[in-house]
Amino acid sequence: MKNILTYGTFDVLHYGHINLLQRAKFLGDYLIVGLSTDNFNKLKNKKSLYSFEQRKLILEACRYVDLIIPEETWEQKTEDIKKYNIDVFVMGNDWAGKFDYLKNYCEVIYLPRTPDVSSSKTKLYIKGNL
Ligand code: C2G
Repeated sequence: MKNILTYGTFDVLHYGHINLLQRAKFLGDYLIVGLSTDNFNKLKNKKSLYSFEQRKLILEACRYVDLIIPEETWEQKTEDIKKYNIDVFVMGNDWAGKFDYLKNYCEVIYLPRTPDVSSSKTKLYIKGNL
C-alpha cells in the first residue's frame, strides 16, 4: 500500500486541482489531503470563498481523495508523514524546492501546475470582473 500526501486550500475546486489530485493518486494507492483550515489560510495570506467545512465537503466528493486531514501549521508535515506512513509527498511545481527537506522522510515530487486556471481567476470570473 503506497501512501501519498499533499496539502492545499482547494478553494472553488477546479480542473487544475483535479489534475493534481488525479496524478498524485496515480502515484500510489491511498491519497491523503491536508486541507488548509481557515486559520491557516490567514497565515498563508489567502482568503477563500468557501469555509474549511464547505471545502472539505466538496473535496470529499472527489474520487481520488481517500482521507482529508486539517492543515493547521507549516510544521506539521513531518509529523503527518510519520503518522500516516507516507511514501510520496506531492505538490504542484509552484512549490518546487520549498519542501525538499521532506526528502529525509519520503519521496518528494513536484508536478507541473495546470496552466490558465486558478481559484482567484475563477472567483473574479464569477464576480463578473473577467
Ligand atoms: N494547482 C495546480 N494547478 C493549478 C492550481 C493549483 O496544480 N492551476 C495545485 C497547486 O500547485 C497545489 C494544489 O493544486 O499543489 C492546491 O493548490 P492551492 O489550493 O492553491 O494550495 P496552496 O495555497 O498552494 O497551498 O502547505 C502547502 C500549502 O497549503 C499549499
